[in-house]
Amino acid sequence: MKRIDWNTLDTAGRDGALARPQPIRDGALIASVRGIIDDVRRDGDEALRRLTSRLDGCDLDAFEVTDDEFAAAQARVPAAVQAAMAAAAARVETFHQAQMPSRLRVQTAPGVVCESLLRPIQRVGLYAPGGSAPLPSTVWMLAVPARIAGCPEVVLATPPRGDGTVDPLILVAARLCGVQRVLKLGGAQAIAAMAYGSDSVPRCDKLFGPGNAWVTQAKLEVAGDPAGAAIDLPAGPSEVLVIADDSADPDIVGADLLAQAEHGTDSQVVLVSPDAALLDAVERRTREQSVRLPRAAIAGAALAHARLLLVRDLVQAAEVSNRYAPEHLIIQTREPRRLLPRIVHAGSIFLGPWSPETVGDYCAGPNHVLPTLGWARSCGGVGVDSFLRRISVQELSADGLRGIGPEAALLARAEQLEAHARAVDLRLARLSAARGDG
Ligand code: HSO
Ligand code: ZN
Repeated sequence: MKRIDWNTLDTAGRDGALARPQPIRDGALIASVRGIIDDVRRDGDEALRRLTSRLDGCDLDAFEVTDDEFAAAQARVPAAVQAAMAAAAARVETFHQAQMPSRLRVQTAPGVVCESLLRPIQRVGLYAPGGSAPLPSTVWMLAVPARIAGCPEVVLATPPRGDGTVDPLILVAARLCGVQRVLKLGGAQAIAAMAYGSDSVPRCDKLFGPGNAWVTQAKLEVAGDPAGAAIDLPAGPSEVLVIADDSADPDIVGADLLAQAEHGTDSQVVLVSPDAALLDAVERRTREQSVRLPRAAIAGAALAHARLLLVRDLVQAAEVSNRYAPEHLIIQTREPRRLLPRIVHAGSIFLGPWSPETVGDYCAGPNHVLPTLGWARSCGGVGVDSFLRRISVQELSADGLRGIGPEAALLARAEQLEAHARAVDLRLARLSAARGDG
C-alpha cells in the first residue's frame, strides 16, 4: 500500500495520487472485438457457434437454457442460498419500486397542456459475467428494475463453461427474477448477438451489465453504432474509497478494503484519513487479514497499488473523495452523516460502522451496477429509470395557440426559419377566419 501525505503534493502529484489505470484502448483488443462483431453480423448463429467453440471451449447446438437445465440448477443450489437470494431480490424490489417516476401533466400556459409519458424499453439484454468469478447478484440488480419498469422482453446472456453448462446460481437468480430466456453466450460475441440479433438471439434496444475487457469494448462499439444498441455504463475495475477518523476500527476498515481488493488485481482501493496512527493500524491489520483469504493473491496484487492518504481534516477528506468520485464511498467517522452534505460525487455511500459495502453488493436494496472511472461526476448507477424512456406530449387548444403561437413565430423568424413561422401563422389565420374577424 502506498502512504501519501496529501498536503505535500502539488496539483500534478495529487492527480497522480488519485490516478486510475486507463481503460484498455489497446489496438489489438479493438481489432479483435470488431472482428467478432463483424463475424456475428455476417454469419449470425453460425458465427456464434464457431466463436463459442473457440473462445469458451464448448460446442453448442442451441444457446438457450432449457427448462430441464433450470430444474437441474435449482436442485443444485442449497435452499438457504435460494432463500437468501429471494430475500435480497425482494429488498432490491422494494427500493427500486420506490424509485419509479410518475407521468407528468402540466399546463404551462392557458390551453397549453404538456405531458411526460413513461414507456419501458421494449427489449433489454442483460449480461452476467461467468468464468472464474460469476456474479449471480448482478442478475437481480438488473432484472428486478427491468421488471418494475415493465420491459416486455428481457434476455440474459452468460458465458457457458467448458462442459456447456452455465453457473447454476445465475440460472436460479434468473428464474427468481422472472427472466425466461437465458442464453449461453459470453464475451464480445454475446454483446454483438444482443445488439444486432441472430436467429436465436433477439435484437435488443439496450444492453446492461459488467464484463471483462472484451465485453466492455464490445459495448462501446455497439453503442457507437446507430444500428447497434444503447448501453448502461462502460464498466471499469471496481473502486472503494474509505474516509475514516480515529474512531474507526482498523480491523473493520481493513476488512472493507480487502472486500474490494478481492474483486480483481486491478481493483481500486483508497483510504483517506486525518489520523496517521489509523493509517498505520489499518495497513497492519489489512496485511494480517489478507494472508488468510482464499483469494489472497488477487487481493495482495490489488493492495500493492492501494493508496493511504493522510489529509488535514475530514473536510479535506471529503474534497479528496469528490475529486476521485469513487464508485463506492464508505464513511467511518464519529459523525458520518455530518459529512454527507459535502459529498457531491460518488456512486453509492455507506455510512457508519455497521454499513459494509457487502450489503450494498447483495441485499440492502440499492443497485450495485455503479459508475466507475470517475463517471460518478456525471451519472448515477443503474436504476428503474435506466429501463424507461420519457416521451413528451403537447396539446394546445385554439386559445392556447392564440396565446403562445405569435411568440413561436417571432422566435422562428429570429432563427431565420420562415417555414417554422408560417406553420403557426397559417393556423392563426384559420382561427381568425373561423371566428369571422379575419
Ligand atoms: N462490488 C461489485 C458488486 C459485487 N460484489 C457483486 C460482489 N458481488 C460492484 O459494485
Ligand atoms: Zn463487491
